[in-house]
Amino acid sequence: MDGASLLDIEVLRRLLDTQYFAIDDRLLYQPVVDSTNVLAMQLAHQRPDEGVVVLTDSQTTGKGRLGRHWVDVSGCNVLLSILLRPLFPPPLLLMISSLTVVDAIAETCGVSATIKWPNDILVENRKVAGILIETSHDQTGRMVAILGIGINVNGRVQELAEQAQASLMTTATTLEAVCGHMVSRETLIAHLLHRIEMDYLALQHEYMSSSPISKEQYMPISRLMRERWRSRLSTLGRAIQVQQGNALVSGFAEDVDDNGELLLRRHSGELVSITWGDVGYPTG
Ligand code: BT5
Repeated sequence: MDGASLLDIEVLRRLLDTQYFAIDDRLLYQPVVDSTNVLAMQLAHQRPDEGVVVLTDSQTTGKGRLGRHWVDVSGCNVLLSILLRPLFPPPLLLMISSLTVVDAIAETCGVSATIKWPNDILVENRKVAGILIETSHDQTGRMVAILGIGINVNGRVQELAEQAQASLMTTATTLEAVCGHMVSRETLIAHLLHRIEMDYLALQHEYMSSSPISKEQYMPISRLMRERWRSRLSTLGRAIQVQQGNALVSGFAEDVDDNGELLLRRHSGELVSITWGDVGYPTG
């Protein structure tokens, strides 16, 4: 594999510009794990804090949504999970993490990515990153959210496709393939964690300080995040098909609501709210 190497954790620690996330024993690196999300969820039930980041160079059973598999080439990708205890609803977490991935990619290597609803990060219509959020509750009843992020950084698409799925040849991409040179994973992770921490703490603060009545009216940061997320969605304003299991729903992607649900105008004129599924863009 061209460009594969183990993450340099000392370099990463020096680059980190966070106050809390991944600092000291909140950074856990293992060269190989089954899934960083699984490990982070185990930790969530063993320790009371948050901002713990589980990092690896290779997953043996990387998880996608709906029981699917996330493929990686050892030593080439960003594969991490962050243990969080959000006071705000999970859709907002998906919004800030998608934005963070897009912004951190741009900051690190100047590549412009967009968001395909609900959780795909695309460059030139190919998937460069995916996000998986899994929630649970701890012993005190507080919500635990594991935010898993996978980004294809170095190496060629062919190497990814050879790992498991030939279809990735046409649907996936890597940052190196797009920008023509290798990208520092340590720098990308540092940018990612810095941005996610800022947005996360701002939202925590907003939800901690607002009363239930004022919540509906003023939530300046969450409103801003929703708007920013909406403006980065490449899904809106076009004809789409949403695969939901065996069912296919098609129509025009009109908007998203405050919960992040997709508002689809069906050909019959009816407006339906889509909560899950895989969006495809019909050709012809
Ligand atoms: C996702 O699921 O996109 C969520 C991926 C989250 C992965 C991270 S890595 C760190 C953390 N630990 C984990 O175990 N997981 C998280 P979904 O939308 O279901 O997309 C999965 C589909 O994307 C697969 O069925 C493939 O078609 C495709 N795929 C798999 N690996 C890919 C890759 N490396 N690049 C692009 N597409 C991929």
